[in-house]
Amino acid sequence: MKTSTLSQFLSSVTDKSSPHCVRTSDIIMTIALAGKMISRQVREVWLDGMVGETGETNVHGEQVKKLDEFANEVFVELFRRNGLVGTLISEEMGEPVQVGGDELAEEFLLTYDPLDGSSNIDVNVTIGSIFGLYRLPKDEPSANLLLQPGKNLIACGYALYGPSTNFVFWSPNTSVCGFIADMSIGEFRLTDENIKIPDESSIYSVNEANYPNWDKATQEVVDYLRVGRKESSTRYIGSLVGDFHRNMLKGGVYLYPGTVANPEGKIRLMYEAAPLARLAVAAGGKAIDGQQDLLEIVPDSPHHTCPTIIGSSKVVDEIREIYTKSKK
Ligand code: AFP
Repeated sequence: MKTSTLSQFLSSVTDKSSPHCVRTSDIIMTIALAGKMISRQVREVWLDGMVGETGETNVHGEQVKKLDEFANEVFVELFRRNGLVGTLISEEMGEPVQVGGDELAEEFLLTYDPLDGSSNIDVNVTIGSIFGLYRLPKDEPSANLLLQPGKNLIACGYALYGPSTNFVFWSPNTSVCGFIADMSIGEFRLTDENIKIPDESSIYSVNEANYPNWDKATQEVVDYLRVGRKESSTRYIGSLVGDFHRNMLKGGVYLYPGTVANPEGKIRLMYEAAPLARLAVAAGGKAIDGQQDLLEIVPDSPHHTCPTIIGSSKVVDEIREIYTKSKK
């Protein structure tokens, strides 16, 4: 076999003398398994009668799709069975859920969006599952223990369900690495060991229909991206994980700013913005909420939202400058 599988790759980068390192790799393998199971269901969604909504509304007031519910259950079931992590925080569950395990599991918090871009499920457009893994301080129990900023992530990544299924992750023992599912052998195979985001790009990804609802600074930012730069092009599919993946490989910046009525925007910090921000930073990109580094933001609840700007470093720097000048 020319390329290594995910399990071979993880085995080669795991310090077997460190229980935390071994546990992190086992958790990543479980998430990859969840990705394969969800990918299978995404591809069969029409055949299995899984299109449409469950009739329930989630904590964000959104209609839950049948596939959202399925994907969430896959994560819960796998981690309940193997007990590798103590707590799960999911977009689809109002409260954190305890699932572990042994003493070591108590130190691990897994946050995830089981199916990002769910409005694209029924139209066969790329969607994905995003995850963030945090190690909780053992000796400092506090009521806010679970509310960790992105800078404390110890691993993060996503599975992407497009024409093929990708698995991308970062951990302290690796760079940002990418895998593609080889369904004939049921394994992810390594495609890129060191993904880097181009520093510069003409691509920006934003829902420009929100323009009238933005404050002046955000309007200035998007005007600059559209006409103030040498070249410009828009790419936006409405699945953050899909837009992020394209921008990471080709260069580009994703923006979901707040509006005047809702300044904190809609992207959830703990399982959408922070994991992708950490990946971007590890790949040489940047992530901000306007002026502040996104990884510094401490959530005030598991479902905290924040304005999100992630992508090519030079473009993010220019955006920050516009916000900084305009807020003076
Ligand atoms: P969910 O499908 O997980 O709820 O998230 C969708 C999302 O947060 C993000 O993936 C998209 O980029 C964004 O919403 C699209 O929002 P608009 O439809 O408002 O542009």
